[in-house]
Amino acid sequence: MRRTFLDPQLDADFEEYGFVVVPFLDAEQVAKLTELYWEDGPAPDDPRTTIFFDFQSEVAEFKQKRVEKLRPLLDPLLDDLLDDHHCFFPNYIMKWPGDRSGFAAHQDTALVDESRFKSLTIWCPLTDTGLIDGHDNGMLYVVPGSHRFADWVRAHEPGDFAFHGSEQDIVERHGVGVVAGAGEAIVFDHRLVHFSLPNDSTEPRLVVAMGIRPGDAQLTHYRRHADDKAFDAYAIDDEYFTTLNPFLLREGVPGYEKIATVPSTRPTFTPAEFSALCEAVGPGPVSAQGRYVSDAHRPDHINADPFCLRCGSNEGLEDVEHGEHGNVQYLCAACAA
Ligand SMILES: O=C(O)CCC(=O)C(=O)O
Repeated sequence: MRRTFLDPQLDADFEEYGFVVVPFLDAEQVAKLTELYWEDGPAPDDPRTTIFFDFQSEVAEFKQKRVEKLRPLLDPLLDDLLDDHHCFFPNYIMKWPGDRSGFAAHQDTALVDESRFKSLTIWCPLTDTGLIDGHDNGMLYVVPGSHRFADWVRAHEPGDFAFHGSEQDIVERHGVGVVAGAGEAIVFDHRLVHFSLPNDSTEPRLVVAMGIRPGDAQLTHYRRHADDKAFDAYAIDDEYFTTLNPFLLREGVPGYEKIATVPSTRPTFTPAEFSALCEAVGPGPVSAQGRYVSDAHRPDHINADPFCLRCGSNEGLEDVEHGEHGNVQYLCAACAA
């Protein structure tokens, strides 16, 4: 497997724990990127009550313009950190204050052939994250080492979590909150289990994020077969992230070609097996610097109630069984139509 970081210690920690924390933006760059977000404002279709990733927006022109503004500021920063990597999607993640802005424990979808390559996210808050006056404003929680637990292609379908059954344990015990100040980046492997709680402060939590692949890896979208034994692979490109969105992708991958079918069987883990894996890894490299928050308040559910991913309303969703998956999969009747 080729290296990710130029620095050998960062590369070794990333390999072992699935994430590292690095200085990434100076105060001036943080200010510039914050200003740039508010220049165009939130995406026109952001309900402004939840967590909103630019990718969710159905307004392709808005996303294209954002990417064009972000690239010149962010792309040059990669060369000093990573060994020949490419940013496929520079974007913002806004976590609005309120009890619906949590994001359930998940692994990110596979975007490269993971038998040969690793893809990752550089997640850089533009405000301090952690416990702010005792309130968690949406710091990132990770399960150290979990990127090595399962060998399974993670397809686009929401709710496809290899560690189903351990979600509550992850929120209550296994996840460790990683404190990151404005401009400090948490760089994580897309296989790493991670989540964030609702923004319990009064201020929006804004993050600038870069989706990254090795320079020589083909970007790929995987769709799972109904029998759980294989995935269809589609070759995609950077434009996929601006022209498509989660709603268009419910039915297929419009505009892209299927290139392969990849066999892979869903692994299963009991909560006890998952716990044993977590204990074997331990808390990871950041604890030595005292930057974990392990005793923050952890709610029973990531979000207070079920709501629509697209419009943010909970109309018609009041009776939905509010499971451990959080809210990434619900659509109200109007939005589903
Ligand atoms: O920004 C957050 O709180 C969650 C980010 C996340 O889950 C992701 O980038 O995959």
